[in-house]
Amino acid sequence: KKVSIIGVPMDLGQNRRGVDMGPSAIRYAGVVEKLESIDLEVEDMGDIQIDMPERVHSSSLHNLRNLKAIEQANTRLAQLVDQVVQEGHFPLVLGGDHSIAIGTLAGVSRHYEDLGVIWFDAHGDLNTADTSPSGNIHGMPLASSMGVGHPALTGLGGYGPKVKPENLVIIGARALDQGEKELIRQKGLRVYTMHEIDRMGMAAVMREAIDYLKERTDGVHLSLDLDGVDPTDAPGVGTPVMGGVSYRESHLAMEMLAESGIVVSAEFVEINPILDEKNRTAKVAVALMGSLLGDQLK
Ligand code: DIR
Ligand code: MN
Ligand code: MN
Ligand code: MN
Repeated sequence: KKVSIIGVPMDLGQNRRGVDMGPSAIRYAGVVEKLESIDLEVEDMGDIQIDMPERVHSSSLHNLRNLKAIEQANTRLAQLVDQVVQEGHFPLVLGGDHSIAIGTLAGVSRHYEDLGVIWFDAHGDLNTADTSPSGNIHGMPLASSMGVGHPALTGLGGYGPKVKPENLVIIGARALDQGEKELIRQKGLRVYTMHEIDRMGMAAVMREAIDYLKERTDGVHLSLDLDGVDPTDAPGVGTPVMGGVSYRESHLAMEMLAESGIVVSAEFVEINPILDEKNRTAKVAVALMGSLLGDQLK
C-alpha cells in the first residue's frame, strides 16, 4: 500500500509559534527515506496552505481562538485525506497542532462504518468552549470528533460525529482538565492513563486496546501527540508533561499496532522545532512512524 504524506503547517490551535514548522522538521528528520527503506511506496503531497497567525484576525469568540481559520484549514485537509483514502492509499498527516485531527478524521471517517481511534496523548483533548481553560482548539479535537462542541467543529466536512465514544481508546493521559474528566465519565470512555500503563505494562495495555478495537471497528486511526512521549525523549513540544510514555514503550505500542494490521491512517502532531534540541523530537516521530508502518516486520 502506498503512503501519502500530507503536511499541515498550522499552529492556530494554541498560542505559541513553532508547531507550524513540524512538517519541515519531520521531513528534515528523513521521513520519506525512512519509509522507503522499509520498502514502502511513498508520495509526499506537500503542505496544505495555511494562514499564519500574524495575518489571521484573531477573535477568541466563544472561547475558541482562531475558529474560522481552523475550520477553513481543516476543511481543506479533510478533502485531501478523503481523496487519499478514496485512492486506496494510507494517509500520513504531519502536524501542526492537534486541532488538525478534526480535519483528518473528517476525511477518514466517511469511509468507515465504525472507525476506531487511538488517541496517544498526555492530554484528553476533550474540552469544549465551555470547559476549556485556554480557549485553544488543540485541546478540543477529540470532543469535537465525538460530536461534542461547537457546530463548526463537530459538523466539519458536512457530517458528524466522526467517531463513536465506544470506538475510542486514549493512551498516555496524565493531564486531564476537570471538564474532560466529566466527559470521560459521562461517555464511559476507555482511557489508559499513565497509572494503567505503569500497573499493567505497555504490552498488556496495547494487547487489550487492540483486541477491543479489532472486535468492534472496521479500521483504526492513530492520532499521536508527541507530548504523550516523556519530555526527556521528546522535548520539542508546546505543552510538555512529566511522567510520560518512554521511548521504548512508545515503540512497542507502534510495533504491536503494525503487527495487528488494524491501522488505516495516522497523524503525528505537536512537534515544535523552536523548543526542540537538534530536531530530536522529529527524529523520534520518524522512528515511531517506521515502527507503525512495519519497520520491525520488513
Ligand atoms: C489543555 C492543554 N487541556 C487545554 N491541552 C493540550 O488547553 O485544553 N493538548 N496541550 O494537547
Ligand atoms: Mn495515486
Ligand atoms: Mn493533543
Ligand atoms: Mn497533548
